[in-house]
Amino acid sequence: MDSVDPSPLRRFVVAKRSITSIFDQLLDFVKDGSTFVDECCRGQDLGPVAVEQQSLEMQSCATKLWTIREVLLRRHMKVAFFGRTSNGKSTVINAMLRDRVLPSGIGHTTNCFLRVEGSEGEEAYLTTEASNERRSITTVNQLAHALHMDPSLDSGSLVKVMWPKSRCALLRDDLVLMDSPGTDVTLELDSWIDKFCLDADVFVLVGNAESTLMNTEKLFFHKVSERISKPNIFILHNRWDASVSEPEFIQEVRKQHLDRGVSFLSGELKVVGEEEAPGRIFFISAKEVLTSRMQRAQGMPETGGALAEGFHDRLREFQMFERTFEEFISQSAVKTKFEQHTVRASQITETIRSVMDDINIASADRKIVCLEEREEQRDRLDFVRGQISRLSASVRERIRALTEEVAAKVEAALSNQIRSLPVLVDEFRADFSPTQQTLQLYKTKLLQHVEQRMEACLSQRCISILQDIREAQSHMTDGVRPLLSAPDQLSAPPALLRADL
Ligand SMILES: Nc1nc2c(ncn2[C@@H]2O[C@H](COP(=O)(O)OP(=O)(O)O)[C@@H](O)[C@H]2O)c(=O)[nH]1
Ligand SMILES: [Mg+2]
Repeated sequence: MDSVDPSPLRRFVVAKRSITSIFDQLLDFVKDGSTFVDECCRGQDLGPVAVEQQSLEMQSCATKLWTIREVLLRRHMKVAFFGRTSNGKSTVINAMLRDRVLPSGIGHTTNCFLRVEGSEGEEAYLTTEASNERRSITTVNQLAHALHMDPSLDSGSLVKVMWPKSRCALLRDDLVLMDSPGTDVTLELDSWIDKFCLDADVFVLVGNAESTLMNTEKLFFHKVSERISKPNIFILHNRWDASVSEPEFIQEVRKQHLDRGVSFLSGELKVVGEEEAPGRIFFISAKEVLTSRMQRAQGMPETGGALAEGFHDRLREFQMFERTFEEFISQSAVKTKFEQHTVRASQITETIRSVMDDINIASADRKIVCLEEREEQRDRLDFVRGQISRLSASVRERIRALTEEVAAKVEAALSNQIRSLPVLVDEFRADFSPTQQTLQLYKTKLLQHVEQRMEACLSQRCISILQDIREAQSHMTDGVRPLLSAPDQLSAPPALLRADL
């Protein structure tokens, strides 16, 4: 039975989800931060504490984070299959996908790279490098036909096969599988590596159990390991079902292949130690696995058909390969596909932190200046309050003195007038006859005379009082005026108050 444990590939999917959500949070933060820095640049009430350069820096951080986020969303795990034509690369991929997705067999050798990845809809289609036009491919034969009939497909060009995720669990887990033309058919190994291999997380060398690894196959992996440090390489000895025809040699042949594989991986390429190398080498029959899986999918017994002896062992070994492969690819992809971006993100947050730090320092400085200003204003307020209270005391005193003075002067003037009443009466001249009528007239005239004289006399005396009042008024306004002027003009108390202090 195939394993039902959750695939280790989920680790990559989960990691991708978490790192994307971290980037989303970072982006939210930078967006808020950017608005904040813009406000700091404007500095509405207390003046700016940030400069435009900082605001631009925040914007550029946001753009960078956004770009990385987009790149991350497109990240996937990639496994590339290499090996001679007809070793069974396409069949291995089909067995892993549990469906005949790629054409295989005689006459289905392709010169191009076939990259199988998951698509969202229900439709399977292909696109080529030359054209992004979607070509629907319902069956594998249609795909084979499309590949053969397209003259634009040069050797080494790329065809993307978009296969519905709904039809394959591996593709749902963000795995991309790359089938290659046989390593024996081309001399363009270097350009292949640059074009298709630099982002591969795992390489699978599909060998043929009936023959040893060829030099062209080895050469290719030598070149790969020159370009990529410690590539993850698996070796599959396919067509192991053919070995049952010679059961007497089976263990011997297996040991031979294993030893050569180990010495290639650990001795020649030095990509793994001698102890780990056997764990990267598997003896399988892709064709059997594919047939049995497709039969099971159709509800038929999986041993239906003519399956050779030892099928279950080979199936188990294939499952072991899949499990080990999934462990490796998810671990390696999480590291290589995300680590760089995590470092980059941490550099970006460092930039943001330094912008925020600078603003924090500038605000602290501004705060100190404001506090000092507030102290000064408070001092001034206290001073003005003190001056006002002194001034009002002095004004009150002045008014009191003035009132007394005025009362005394008025009293003096009045008693003076009263004393001079006999003189005023004496001054009065008018005809006098003792009739009732003329007496009344005489009295009226006398009163008028006295009033006129007294009024003239009093107003004469009051002129000096008015003088005093005017003086007192100007004393008050002179005292208040300096308190209303700008603070620097107030450093010294007004002369008048100084005299009063
Ligand atoms: N007996 C046997 N035949 C296989 C096995 N895997 C693939 N084949 C056959 O080998 C031929 C070439 O396979 P293919 O996948 O096209 O090889 P590729 O050229 O490396 O892609 C096809 O006819 C397959 O059916 C296997 O495990 N056992
Ligand atoms: Mg093929």
